[in-house]
Amino acid sequence: MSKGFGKDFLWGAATSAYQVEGAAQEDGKGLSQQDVLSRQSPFGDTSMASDHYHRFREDVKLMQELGLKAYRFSISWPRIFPDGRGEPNPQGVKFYHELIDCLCECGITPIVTMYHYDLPWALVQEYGGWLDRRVCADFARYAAFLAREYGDKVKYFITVNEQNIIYRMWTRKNYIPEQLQHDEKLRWQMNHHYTMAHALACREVRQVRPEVKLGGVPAVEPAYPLTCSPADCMAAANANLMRNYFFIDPYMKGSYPVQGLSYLEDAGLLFQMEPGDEGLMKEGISDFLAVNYYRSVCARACDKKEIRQDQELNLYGVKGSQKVFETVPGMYALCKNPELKTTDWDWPMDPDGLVYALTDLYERYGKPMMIAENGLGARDVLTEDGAVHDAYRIEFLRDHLNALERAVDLGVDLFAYCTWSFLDLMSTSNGYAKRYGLIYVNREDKDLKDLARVKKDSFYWYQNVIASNGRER
Ligand code: BGP
Repeated sequence: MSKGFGKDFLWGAATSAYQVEGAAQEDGKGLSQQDVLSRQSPFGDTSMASDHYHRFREDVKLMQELGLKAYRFSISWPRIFPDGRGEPNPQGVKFYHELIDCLCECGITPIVTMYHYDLPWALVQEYGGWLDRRVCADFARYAAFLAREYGDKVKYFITVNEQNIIYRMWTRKNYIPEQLQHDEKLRWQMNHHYTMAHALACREVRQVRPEVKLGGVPAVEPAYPLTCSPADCMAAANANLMRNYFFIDPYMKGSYPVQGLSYLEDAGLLFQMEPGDEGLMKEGISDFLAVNYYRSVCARACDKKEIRQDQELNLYGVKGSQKVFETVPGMYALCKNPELKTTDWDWPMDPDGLVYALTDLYERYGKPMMIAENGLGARDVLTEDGAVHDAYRIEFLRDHLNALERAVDLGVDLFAYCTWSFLDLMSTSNGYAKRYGLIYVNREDKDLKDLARVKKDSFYWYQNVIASNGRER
């Protein structure tokens, strides 16, 4: 007999600022690096997105109707500090006060991400953004400001969204000048700046508001061996180490895994740590571990002579088209998992992987956990009856909730689940062709239409899940 979900379990949904807000240059907001990078993508434009900036009251009403207990959203750093630091932008500060107040009035717990890829462009221009260590102090100052300003209404703050994806897709999630894009050591150095930014932010926030709860959120993709050959099993272990633990250990243990450091040293990629970094990393140990889960990966052995391949080459893939898998010579090569079906965008669907990941991470770190993102990107269709019949999404989410319950029954201390996403938004890799929302937003990449909100079948399904505290699904 299952224990089920606790009575205070936070049933939530998530978004991020640049993917939903729009108003990219309104009310004093400065440009972010995503505003600039998105313009260079085939679909990109952050100026309207889902127009949440202007329609947030309507959107929160829909959240209330859905029965959400929590809403995870991100604050746009350049909306608060258009220049990255200095004087805050009063209209930006006011916007998030209004959003948070509106949520609280509806009984919805705000979960705030401080950084979801949208670094102020001014800091890129000033010193190269995340490539320069100065960004850590600027981020910590911004984080402390958020804690001071909103910390009496917000209990959960997430520092950085998906540091491991930021590393892996570094030219998509950061502005990296072309001549530096092949500098692997710099890439690890940049990653260390994120690690230190998280740690420093935790220290500063705790000084201002010791009562708030802090954590980072990696994207966790457990790696399975392609076969039971020892070499493939070792490759899977390497993939778990260098794709997951290397980024999570600093948040949860305050140190990098030694094997990972050895690998980087051997490969001539070891980044520079400054005196005091190790101590500071300990101060960044998180109160909880938030995890974004979409899929697992499969790994095979690969020798040092294979050619390095980056995952970011796959960004615009559609079903059947995934030809390039991440390959790290001498460590692991990812490959197709023949056991799993895939989404419209070639992402393997693996609810069991969620049980695997949660139980593994809980044993490793032993801190309360939250799923901060989990969902299905699909080509939804608005039918003539004005509905969106997304039975495939319901099936996907149901399978993952079944997995969640299994993990909880196995003892994982899970306090929140946020589906990605609350409403359709600009997918980071496929624009509005790939939709994740419980609510359809009536627009296409190039045709803004009327941006009307339409509740999908999955909206009504999730409404019932929440109302029954997860029993009916
Ligand atoms: C996560 C990000 C989100 C979101 C999601 C889906 O990595 O935190 O911002 O977009 O993935 O990815 P995509 O939009 O590329 O399909």
